[in-house]
Amino acid sequence: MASSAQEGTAGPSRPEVKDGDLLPDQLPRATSIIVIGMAGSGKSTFTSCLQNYHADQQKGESAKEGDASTTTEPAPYFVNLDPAVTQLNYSPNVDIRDTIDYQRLMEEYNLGPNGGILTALNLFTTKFDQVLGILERRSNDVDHIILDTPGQIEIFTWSASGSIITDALATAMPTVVAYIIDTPRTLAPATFMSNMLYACSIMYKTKLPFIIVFNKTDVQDHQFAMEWMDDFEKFQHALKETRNPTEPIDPKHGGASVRRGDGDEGTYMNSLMNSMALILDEFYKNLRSVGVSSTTQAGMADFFDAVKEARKEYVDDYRPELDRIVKERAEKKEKDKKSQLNKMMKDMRLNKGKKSAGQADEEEEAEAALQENLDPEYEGDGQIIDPDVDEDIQDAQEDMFPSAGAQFGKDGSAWPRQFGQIDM
Ligand SMILES: Nc1nc2c(ncn2[C@@H]2O[C@H](COP(=O)(O)OP(=O)(O)O)[C@@H](O)[C@H]2O)c(=O)[nH]1
Ligand SMILES: [Mg+2]
Repeated sequence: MASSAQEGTAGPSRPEVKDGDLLPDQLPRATSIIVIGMAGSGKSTFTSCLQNYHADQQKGESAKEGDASTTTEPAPYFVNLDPAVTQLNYSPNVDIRDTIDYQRLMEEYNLGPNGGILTALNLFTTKFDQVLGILERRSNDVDHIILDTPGQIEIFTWSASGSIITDALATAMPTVVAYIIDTPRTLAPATFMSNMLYACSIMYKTKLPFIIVFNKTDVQDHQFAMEWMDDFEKFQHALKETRNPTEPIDPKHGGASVRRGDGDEGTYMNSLMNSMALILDEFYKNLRSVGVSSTTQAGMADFFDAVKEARKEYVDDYRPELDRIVKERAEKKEKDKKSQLNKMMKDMRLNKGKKSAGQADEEEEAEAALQENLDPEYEGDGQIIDPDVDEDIQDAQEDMFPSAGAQFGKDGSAWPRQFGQIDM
């Protein structure tokens, strides 16, 4: 575990931030869960299921205790990052659509749907520090902060804004990725493989603890996928049996293709996938996977167990690495500062040699005064921070998002009081 990151549930106060260091001393109580997946895999439905699951659990608890007002666990905090979604089955606490009018943005800048979503996300990210402020404040009161990402996976995973949001979150609190897979649509070995390769690329890009969520198990049980991941030979067998690797297999018949027939194991596609499966074997070992149904809530308890495990991985592996990078950066900054100071002193001494004795005395005094005032620990940016005002700003952020029907500006955004319009 990281020396600076202490695990445990903290009180309601903000985690203590160390001098000259960006990382909080104590980890917040909340784990943030970034929900990622292909379009239509069920990210938003899964997110809404998490909201309903929590509400149902609480109802169950209070019924047991015979007191309708009893609530034991705080509700998760929800963030919607999809500007293009028209209807959500959950109520997000922070919604990108309150800030950006995606349709207006598309019209104003002649953008297509994907360009519009990307630009909306970029605009939102320019102010993400304010959103992060809100999440950080909540992070000691709730157990989970859940972020639903845009439909098209690449808009979040391969954009600068996606990386900025992910990195900012992972620095502020334990963060894990939930990768949603459409189980019925991954019955074909080729689809399964491409989904897994995508998951693999995201895991190595973010380096965050990863949970594979096989969704829609009410339509298709995920057992076949677990077997393919556990046992390389079972995947090979399915490949051998299937007529075409892009066709779904029939899990009831030992992995044979629905259109059973001439096994075509010699094709390029099959041998490529055999090799890929071997490579992915290592990746599967670092994974935890669960099967859920976002419509029936089946498997939700398993998902939360996986989140607990993933949080532990964050604390044990990700955080120490982050600590090391931050420390290294701080040391480099300090070294650069010292070398700049030495250079400046050297320049001053050189100039002094060329000046009169009177001038030299004056500059010597100035140099001494400068040295005295330079506190090696000081890293301020010239801003005077009033701690009381700081608190006010945070309170103001609570209602920073305008209500529905707010006036959107020319660029399609409706930045609240402290956001201001963005020049594009
Ligand atoms: N049967 C079933 N359908 C689901 C499940 N989860 C999502 N869906 C459906 O899959 C479709 C896409 O879901 P959505 O949440 O919009 O996907 P997103 O683009 O990843 O956010 C919708 O029609 C959902 O009703 C599930 O667990 N079971
Ligand atoms: Mg969605």
